[in-house]
Parts: sequence; C-alpha cells; structure tokens
Amino acid sequence: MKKIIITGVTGQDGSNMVRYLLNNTEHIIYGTVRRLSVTNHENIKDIKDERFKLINLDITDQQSIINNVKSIMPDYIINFAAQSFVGESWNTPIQTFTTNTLSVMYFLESIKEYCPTCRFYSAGSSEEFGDVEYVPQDIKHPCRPRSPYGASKCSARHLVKVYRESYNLFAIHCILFNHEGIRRGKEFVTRKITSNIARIKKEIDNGEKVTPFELGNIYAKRDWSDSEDFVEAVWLMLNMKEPREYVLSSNETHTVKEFVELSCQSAGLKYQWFETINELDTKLIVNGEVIMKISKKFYRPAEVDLLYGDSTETRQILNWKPKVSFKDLVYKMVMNDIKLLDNYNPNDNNLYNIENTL
Ligand code: F7E
Repeated sequence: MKKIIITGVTGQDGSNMVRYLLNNTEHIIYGTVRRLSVTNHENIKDIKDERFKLINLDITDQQSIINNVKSIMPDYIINFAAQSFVGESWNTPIQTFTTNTLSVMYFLESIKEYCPTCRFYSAGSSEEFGDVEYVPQDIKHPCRPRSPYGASKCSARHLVKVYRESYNLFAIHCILFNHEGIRRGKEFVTRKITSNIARIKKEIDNGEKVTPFELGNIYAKRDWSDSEDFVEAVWLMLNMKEPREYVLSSNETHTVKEFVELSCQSAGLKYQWFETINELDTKLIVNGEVIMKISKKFYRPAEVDLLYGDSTETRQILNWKPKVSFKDLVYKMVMNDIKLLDNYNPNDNNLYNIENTL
C-alpha cells in the first residue's frame, strides 16, 4: 500500500483523480486543502472511504509543504492545485506565479531533500503553446505563452526538467489540453455554457421569462477532452519506468460556437444564429427569444486562437486512449446540469473532517 499526496482535490482533476485511485488501487490518499473559513467541498462530498484523508497544506507556503512531506513521506505527489483560470491571470499575475510555479519548486526541493524516491506529477497546459506555430501541437512545439497563466506553466515545466536532470528525480510534466466534465467550475466556458443552457431549457419548459447569458470570443478553437479520461493516463505515466514529458489531448479541435450548438442540441433546443460582420452583434435565438449574446467583458487581453493537440506518442507509450468523444462529453455535461437543477437543495452541505498529520 502506497501513500499519495494529491493537491487540488476540491477541483475537477484532483477530485476525479481521488475517485480513480480509490476505485483502481489500494493506496492511501492524502488530499490537500487550504484552510478557508468557508469550505468548498462540493466535488468530494460524496467520497466516503477510509483511505481518503484530507490534510491542510498551503502550496504557496514552503514550510507547509516541507512539514507535510516530512511527516507523510509520500510515494507519489500529484500536483493538480493551481490558479487555473487563464482570464484571471492578468488580474493576479503574481499570485498565479506563486501558486503555479513557486509551489512546483517548493515540492521539488522538498522531494530532493526529504523524500528523493517520491514520484512527482506536475500539471502542464496547452496554454504553454499559446501563439501556436503549427497544428496539431505535439511535445516538440515551443513555449509561446500568451498569458501570465501560460508563462507560469512554461516556467514550471522548465523547473521540472532541471530537477529531473540535475537530481535524477522521477518528476514528470504533462501538457494537458482542455479537459472538462461534470465537476468543472462554472467560470470555464464549457460549464458556463452547459449550466446556462440547462437553466434556459427549464425556463422555456416552465413558460418562464428567459434570461440570456453572455460569452466572449466564440470563435476560439479548443481541443476538449473528458477529465475523467485524463486522470487514468496521468496515473499510467506516474508508473512508467522512466520520467519524461507528455501531451494529453483529444486530437480534435472545435470552436466555442460548436460547443454552444452541441449543448443546445443535447438539451433539445432548436436554435438560430443572428450574425452580422461585427462579431459583437452575434446572438443565439431560441423560439424567437435571445438566449445568448456577446460581451466584450469576456474577451481576453491576448487570446490563444487555436489549440489542437497531437497525443499520438503519449497514447503509444502508455497504451491508452480516451473513451469519451467530444459529442458525448457535451451531452454528459448538459444532462448533468439539467439533473442538478431538478435536485437542487440549498441546505446540502456535507463537510469533511480535516486530519492533522503533523
Ligand atoms: O476558455 C473563450 C476563451 O476559460 C476557453 C483551463 O483549464 O484549459 C483551460 O483554459 C476559450 C477561450 O479555458 C468565454 O476566450 C469565450 O478562448 O474555458 P476557458 P482556457 O482558457 O482554454 C487550459 C488547457 C488550462 O490549462 C486552463 O487551466 O473560451 N471564451 N467566452 C470564454 N471563456 C470563458 N471562461 N468565459 C467566457 O464567457
């Protein structure tokens, strides 16, 4: 039985990783949370297993990492915690770097000093490719970030390489293209779309007034996969003989606009686009009513226009491939959001005890 520290367990990827490991291994999982006066345990509230323990660990505090690494002596550290919202990284560039880059260095230092056989996973991002030079993008594509977030992930990638090569650590950095699912935060465009389409579907079915929602650049192209598929691949790469860099992607690209269209189709809404030469005029119409409009507010200072991954090599090395198609992913997210509206209970607040491991 091994000991695994997973950071970011209240987020999408961390919570999916916990579920995957509880279902597929015998290991003990220490999920890290930051001390907050209001807890955010929505994504893990249904996990009931003695092998899953919550611990207080602040990834921006080196001492907090040292204390936990020394006390647990983990076999694996899977670092999913991040300031992961690209749009916010222009407002909080320093916090973005502290959370996404310095923390990686703190982990690598702690592993080097106290636990050198521990295997470390660093979550990279296709935002590292940014202003892309070619399509589809593979691991050889250069770092050309367009946001403080992308730059923070490039820096983390370089640090992982330096520590891997200098100290012979099993440290891997995997570049993940966009990955979504039912536990995705509503600030990201996919869940923003599916939760609003679900709400609007209910409003229309109940004969209520429809309140439109707003989006930014719907012509941006992304390579979207299911986060639940990716966590399996992450576990496989952590158990390979040698550490290296990887790319995970669906090997397809779609516009945000296509995501909107598939969401409407999944909810059974018949839509029409209203478009002029000015993209800010674009509107989405259902039953003669506007359900979505464009707002400049959601445009970014610099956009990554086209992400389209090539994970052929990773698939061969790991003998892995994703199970969920783009269409099925959208359908699953829309259906889940419709179900959540049916079952909404404002008093549902199932909280965890946090262990003191120190
Ligand atoms: O934006 C456009 C937006 O915020 C996707 C993170 O997991 O994947 C994610 O980063 C696209 C962008 O994700 C809205 O401009 C239009 O072109 O869902 P997103 P992201 O920025 O691609 C990468 C791989 C990560 O590593 C990140 O951590 O959608 N877009 N209208 C919008 N985006 C948002 N959020 N909201 C809008 O209203």
